[in-house]
Amino acid sequence: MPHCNQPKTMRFWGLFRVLVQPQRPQLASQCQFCLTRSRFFSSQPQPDRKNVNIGTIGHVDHGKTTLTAAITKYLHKKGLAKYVPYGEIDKAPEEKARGITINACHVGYSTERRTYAHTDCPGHADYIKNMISGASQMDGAVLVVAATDGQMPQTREHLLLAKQVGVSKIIVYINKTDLVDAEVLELVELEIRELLEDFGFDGAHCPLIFGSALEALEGQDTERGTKSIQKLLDALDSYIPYPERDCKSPFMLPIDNTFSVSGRGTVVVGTLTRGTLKKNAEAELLGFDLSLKTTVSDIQAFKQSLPEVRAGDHVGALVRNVKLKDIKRGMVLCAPKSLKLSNRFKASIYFLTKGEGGRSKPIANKYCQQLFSQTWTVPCRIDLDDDVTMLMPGEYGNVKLTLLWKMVMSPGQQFTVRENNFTVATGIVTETMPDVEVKGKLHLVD
Ligand SMILES: Nc1nc2c(ncn2[C@@H]2O[C@H](COP(=O)(O)OP(=O)(O)O)[C@@H](O)[C@H]2O)c(=O)[nH]1
Ligand SMILES: [Mg+2]
Repeated sequence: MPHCNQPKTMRFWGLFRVLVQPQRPQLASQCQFCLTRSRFFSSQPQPDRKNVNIGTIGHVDHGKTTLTAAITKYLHKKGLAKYVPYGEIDKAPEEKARGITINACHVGYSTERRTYAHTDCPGHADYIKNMISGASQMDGAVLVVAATDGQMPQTREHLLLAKQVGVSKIIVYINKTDLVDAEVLELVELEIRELLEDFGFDGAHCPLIFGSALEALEGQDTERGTKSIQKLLDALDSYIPYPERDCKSPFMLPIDNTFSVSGRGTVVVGTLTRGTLKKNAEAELLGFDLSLKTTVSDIQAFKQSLPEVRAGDHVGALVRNVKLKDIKRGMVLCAPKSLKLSNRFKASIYFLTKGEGGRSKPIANKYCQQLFSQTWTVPCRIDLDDDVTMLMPGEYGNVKLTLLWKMVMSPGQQFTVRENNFTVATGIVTETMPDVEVKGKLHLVD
């Protein structure tokens, strides 16, 4: 690069080296599941094989844990997993994620093509907490439905949450087919496909497998026994895509840090969460009610100046015509007109119990606290649903958030609420609403 030889630029690079450490996207081999995998895998998965994160979801007692155990037993015989018995899965140790206690069991197994980290939770509350807090993210899910019951309240709740957290692929396992007649199975299939469509999934085309997890666990080599497990594994391999970084959408860089380099200008630092950022790209800086236009005149990553960087890269971007005092951590550098500022959002929220470090008192309507998300903190007001007068610690619900300043928040974005430096709630944005005028301390004008 021509300017590399200049002394000022040397200082610029030096600063970059300190602030922009190369940070490659987290590899599967470094993730939390690896620990589990080393516990449960009989043989280490091949390093070049990609990992896919999945989980069983569905109503209590429909057979999620039995199915999880049956998969490991079946693959154990092929030398592709360590058998994890039912009892071991159900007494999953407590995990702390963002201060919340979650019981979740992660088992690891391989097919001929891939490795999977599979999450199964013992209780309904664990599912809710797991999904809302984003503790174990899923690239796809296996919805277990007992043919004896069909859809039940938790079936719907788990599907809604899966949709909200961005799980796009669902495979259905109709379980307990040993207990019902063939005509019932047809009805259950119709009902579940329709239910999936109602929740915005591809109900018409998603794989649906009939089986009996219990017979499979007993090792019965029948259509609904172990053969149904093989069908399920084939469906996982073919229907659930590898998690890929989104390099095609307009770029987005939440800002972690800002500084100025004398003679050059203002630099913003952060990890590109999506898209591809090119040198000389037009851009916008959004957040804290502000919207500033700029151009990215230089990009640094991996200790060098680059013509372009991609999603997952930790970068520093030199932004033209922007003063350091006008920008701060928490703003977003993005492609022009690709994102919108707002101060009002719909969200799903879970309030921690006192035992988890949360409140002991109920949460009333118009509850005001600090909201944390990505790299920022903004005072926020939480309005409960019209038909709800209060939420108790340990409960979850749908709410509206009103921020004191307009920020960028997208559906699927996670946040926490803190009170006196303790996390009292965790949530996920489900919809951006039109912004509202806020006067003084979060009193709405309308
Ligand atoms: N008859 C029959 N019972 C099953 C089948 N799968 C699971 N069960 C039983 O259903 C009960 C609940 O199963 P479990 O796996 O704990 O359900 P979970 O709450 O969804 O994890 C247990 O008693 C299982 O033995 C099946 O395919 N057929
Ligand atoms: Mg279970």
